[in-house]
Amino acid sequence: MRKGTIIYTLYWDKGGANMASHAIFEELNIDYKMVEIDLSKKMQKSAEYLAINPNGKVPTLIHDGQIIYESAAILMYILDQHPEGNLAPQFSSPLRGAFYQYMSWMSNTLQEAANRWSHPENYTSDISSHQSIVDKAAIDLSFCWEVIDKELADNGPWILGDTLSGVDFHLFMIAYWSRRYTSSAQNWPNLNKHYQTMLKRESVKTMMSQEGL
Ligand SMILES: N[C@@H](CCC(=O)N[C@@H](CS)C(=O)NCC(=O)O)C(=O)O
Repeated sequence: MRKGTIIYTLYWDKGGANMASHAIFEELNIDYKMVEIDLSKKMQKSAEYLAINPNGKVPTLIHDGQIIYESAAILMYILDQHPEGNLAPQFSSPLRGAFYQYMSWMSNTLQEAANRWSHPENYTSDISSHQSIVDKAAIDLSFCWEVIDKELADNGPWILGDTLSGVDFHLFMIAYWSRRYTSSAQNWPNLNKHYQTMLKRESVKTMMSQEGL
């Protein structure tokens, strides 16, 4: 976790939306510090934390005096700081558009459906509607898994083709969460293969062990 001069600080919770960026730090072998925000103790709603992230959610990154929230933005920001890691296509690469596309899609569409499944209370104050929200989220998740499974079948083994990128880490994080969902990534053959391959990466193993997963 601490390899020398600390330049990044990541605010995190066990198994939170920090997982992808945390693994990326390990993958790139760069220095970082972790500050735990225990959601079970409501630390994300403390005045101190809200001062850096008014959303009261993890993750948040601090780098060079800049505060950045939103997991996809944090991931892309780190990769831009470290082009030598080759975990994002160069600006001139034709794959740059696909990189933005998948990072946005995973954040806005796949992660949104995952959030609906796991937190129906965020979508209605009517408890009797929770089950129907969860049921619809499962349908939407299955649609998303189908899309990405086909992409992996046609162009895999990674989301962007032959080369591993940050998108694969973001997908892994949501696939990990989905193990307990009624619609799990692991039920799609190509997605499951991707998930199992990611699980074997040293960076992912280190991240999971450090987060106690
Ligand atoms: N869109 C945000 C979502 C972050 C998010 O929902 N984080 C959860 C943990 S995975 C959280 O902090 N929840 C606490 C809360 O909502 O009070 C991102 O991707 O960073």
